[in-house]
Amino acid sequence: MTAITIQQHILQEQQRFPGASGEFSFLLSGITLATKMIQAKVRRAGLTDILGDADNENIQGEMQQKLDIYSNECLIQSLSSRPSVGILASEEDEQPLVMPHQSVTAKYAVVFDPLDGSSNIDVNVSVGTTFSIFRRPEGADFEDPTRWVLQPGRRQIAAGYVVYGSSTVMVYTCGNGVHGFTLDPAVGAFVLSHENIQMPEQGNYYSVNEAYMDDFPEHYGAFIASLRQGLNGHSYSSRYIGSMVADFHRTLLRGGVFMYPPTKTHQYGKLRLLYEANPIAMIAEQAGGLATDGTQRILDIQPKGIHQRTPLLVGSQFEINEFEKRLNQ
Ligand code: AHM
Ligand code: MG
Repeated sequence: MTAITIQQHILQEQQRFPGASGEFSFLLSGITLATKMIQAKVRRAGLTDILGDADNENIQGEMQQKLDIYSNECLIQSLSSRPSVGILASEEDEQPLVMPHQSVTAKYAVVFDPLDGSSNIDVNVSVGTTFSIFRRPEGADFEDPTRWVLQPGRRQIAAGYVVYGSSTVMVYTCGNGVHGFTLDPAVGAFVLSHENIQMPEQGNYYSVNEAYMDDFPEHYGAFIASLRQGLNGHSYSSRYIGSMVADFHRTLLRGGVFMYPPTKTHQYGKLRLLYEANPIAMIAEQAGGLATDGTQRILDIQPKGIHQRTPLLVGSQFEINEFEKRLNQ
């Protein structure tokens, strides 16, 4: 049996870029290393003193879990030793982090949510890490680090996530299809398990927090009602884990739609554009699906703030097109 590891795959991908120096694959190896460290901690969470609140709030006013902080440190430490990385931005840090080397040759900014869905961790439910990589914009310096990351999602040069589920799976794209790798715990390597993933054109699941149904705008209610009745000969079941990465991973493989709509009290929903919606949207599109905020393509939104929120509907072409039909009625 020939196993292709993620490092081999990234090196192959890199051949597509003329003059590629290996920096980009070294950068991605920083992410795989950090996520292996995170998964090791997640797997032993009930056995060590790492569960629960850290008695600290993050920038969004949410209680940080100890594992949020640990995961953030893993990513920061492993990425700050990559000279090609100039700026990091994390859900857990109010401001972008300028890498101490301040290298004039640093080419990339990496944006991430180190541990998404972390309120699920104490009850042994899947969580994930999301990341997104931008090229340094022309003329951007270290005096204005936000400029490096306030770019529309269509400029991402790579994006991905790791889901810490019944196994640990990494899914990534460099703009040339979507590939999934399962961590072989015996060897400690991510091995290619899902090559060139294509999202089904229509699925049988919808995924939304229906407890907020009365607070969604009317056309969302009409859309969900039509899914319950069945569309195009498909009947639907609902699935909602409350961990975006896990809910999206199912949607990627099985099709259907995952949504976090606006509500009466949160007109932009809950999810963050830069490090949650953008990487998921790039992967969805690369796999043949669609992602919208309800009125426009996620990847076309020009961000104004690092922690800006956005409504998100992502999934198969059929379901997103059906949503858009109801929007225009
Ligand atoms: P987090 O970044 O604080 O973990 O919150 C994001 C998570 C997503 O993973 C998930 O889709 C959503 O929160 C669930 O929120 P809700 O409980 O309102 O349905
Ligand atoms: Mg999050």
